Amino acid sequence: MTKQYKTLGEFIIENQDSFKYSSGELSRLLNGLRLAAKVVNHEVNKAGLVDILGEAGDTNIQGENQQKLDVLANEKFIQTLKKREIVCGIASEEEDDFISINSFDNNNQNKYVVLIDPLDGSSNIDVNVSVGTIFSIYRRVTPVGSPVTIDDFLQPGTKQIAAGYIVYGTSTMLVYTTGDGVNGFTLNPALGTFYLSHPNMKFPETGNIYSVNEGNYVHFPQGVKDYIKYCQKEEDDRPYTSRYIGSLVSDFHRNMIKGGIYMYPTSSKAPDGKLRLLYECNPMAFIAEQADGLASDGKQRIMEINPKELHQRVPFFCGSKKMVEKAKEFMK
Ligand code: AHM
Ligand code: MG
Repeated sequence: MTKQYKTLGEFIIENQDSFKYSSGELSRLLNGLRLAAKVVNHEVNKAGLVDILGEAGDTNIQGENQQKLDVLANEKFIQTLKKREIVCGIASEEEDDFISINSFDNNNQNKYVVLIDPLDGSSNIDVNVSVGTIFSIYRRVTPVGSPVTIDDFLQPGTKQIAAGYIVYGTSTMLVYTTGDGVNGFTLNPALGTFYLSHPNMKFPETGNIYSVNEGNYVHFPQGVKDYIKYCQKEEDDRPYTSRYIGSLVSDFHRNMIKGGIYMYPTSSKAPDGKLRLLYECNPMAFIAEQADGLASDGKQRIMEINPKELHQRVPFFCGSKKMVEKAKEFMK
């Protein structure tokens, strides 16, 4: 007999009562993200077939060239979320400033803000390598009914009420948490349906994979260099295996399944690291902790950092608990 897998839609509805702010709104919001994910998945998958690859010509706030698919993914997620009358504000890695959403239909009663990296791993887009979407959801802190302010977005990661990612890989998966464990859903492209394929995902307590851009080695702080040498040393269960895709979502996803550590340290070239606290590190940290892993900037818990600006960068060490703890020892 074939096993019956639960769909993402069913799972969202079944679990909405266990969510402390339950009112069905978060469910509608997650359903919105699910829909946008399918649309973006469709675009990402046909990227090699149609002439939509390459630079769009715009430069984003970090001074990077935007690829056309980034722009497209950004538009799709924003459009979908705006329509749902649940979200009062969106901040995107691809936008200079946050977007305030007025919803006249319900008198601006929307409570949630979404922070999103619509298509992460942009350097992999035009070479047919996995990319991802990362999202993070908070309740606004300013009064409902008024326009959102920057304070609604600059909340520490501990205030997230949900976070997730979509990995457009050999198959497309949506993985998310609402603070009650992590669940992964695989898209059946023939039916356009996500099925619960990875219930209750957990990082193995330790692993043998380290993921870091070693090309930057000479620029890393001494503690990071020492930890990398430790990973490479022939002793106990080492040397570890080095695996680095250059797409945070894919590197994280593999490490969560197999056990490993992902690192994007500071370097003399990038004194604050590269990854963005709000769009990349906080959501991944929430998922990591919900899956028994850890996420640190080398000193403190990522989710306890008080953000000062929307596009803030932080160093990032994330993955299997024991491995992150070990890396931190070296960085002391
Ligand atoms: P992006 O938001 O411009 O795509 O950059 C984020 C990506 C991560 O997905 C990835 O882990 C990292 O940048 C790779 O950076 P590098 O090429 O410097 O190793
Ligand atoms: Mg990114």
